[in-house]
Amino acid sequence: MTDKRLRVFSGVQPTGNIHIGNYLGALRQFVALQEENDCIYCIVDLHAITMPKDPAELHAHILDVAALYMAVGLDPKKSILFVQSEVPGHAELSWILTCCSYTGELSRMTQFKDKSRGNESAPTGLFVYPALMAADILLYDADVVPVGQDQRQHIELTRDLAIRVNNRFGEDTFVVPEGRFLKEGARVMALDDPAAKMSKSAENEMSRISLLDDDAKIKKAIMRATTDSDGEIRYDIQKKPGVSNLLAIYGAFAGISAEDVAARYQGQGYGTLKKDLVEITVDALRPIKERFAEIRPSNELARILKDGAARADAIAGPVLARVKERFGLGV
Ligand code: ATP
Ligand code: LTN
Repeated sequence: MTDKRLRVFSGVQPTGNIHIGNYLGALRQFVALQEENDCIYCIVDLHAITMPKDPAELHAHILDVAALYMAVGLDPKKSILFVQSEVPGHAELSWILTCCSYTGELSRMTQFKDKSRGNESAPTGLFVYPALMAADILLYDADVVPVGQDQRQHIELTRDLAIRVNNRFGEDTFVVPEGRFLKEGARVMALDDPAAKMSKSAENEMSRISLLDDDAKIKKAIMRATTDSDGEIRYDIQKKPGVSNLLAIYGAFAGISAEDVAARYQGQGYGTLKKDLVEITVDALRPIKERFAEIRPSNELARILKDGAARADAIAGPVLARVKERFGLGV
């Protein structure tokens, strides 16, 4: 990174089953970035209600994500950790940006298309979701947004909206942010179907490894992972998506490239690769689970989130005031 401290913003939905895709694609970057930058990490509860949620479950998942943020290594003294709905500016700026967006561009978002597929009518919140995400980012003048590959299109839309507003109201209205994607881990695929991304909501539990899964479940999911029948260990996403996914997960945990993992296992069977991957994954998740068990029951959690919201609000306030003034809103 450059010498200058950058403003970093990202968010995770409190929807349960936070998995190794979320960790390897996003959370791991959050931790690495916090040492040298000004980082703001949000639990995006307003995004979570775009699909109906049980209130008690939603509330528990908010605290789960907060505890997981800290369990993976985020330090509330270094990064701002908070819940989206605690800072009203998100909803306010979201409306302003909704008014700057077009139904055509929102209909092209693949996440919307995927989540609304097969239904004649979709929830409106799901449709305008990317405007809320753009508001999250632009509200803090963020320079960098660490996310997984699936969010690339939403980041592009955020940039388009920022540039559109800047062209109309002045270049210094919004900072135009950049996405930050890792090479290994940015797109972890489902273990039972390497054509689909690993997802919190997939019905088959064995399709993912959640950060809080016990060792037996981790072993079962990896040993059952879909591969192919030619038996050759090679990194080739097109021709060997299942094996390549395992190599990428291994590489992401071990801090080496998937190609290097393939070279290390050349000539060996899938069984050996899978067994070693179980060990690496179990070892990587053990300390996270231990810290989660300590942090989650603590009363400190709510205090940390309230404090984070106050600090976030202090940054958001002047940005929102600037934007409203440019638009001619208010008294
Ligand atoms: P899911 O699709 O699993 O329900 P999500 O993408 O809808 O999850 P979030 O919890 O908000 O929702 O995602 C948090 C972060 O994890 C985002 O930066 C997202 O890009 C990243 N992410 C999600 N799935 C994967 C994956 N399979 N591989 C890599 N990164 C991922
Ligand atoms: N849309 C993202 C979650 C999200 C986000 C954000 C990520 C909401 N707001 C702002 C980065 C920055 C998702 O579905 N994974």
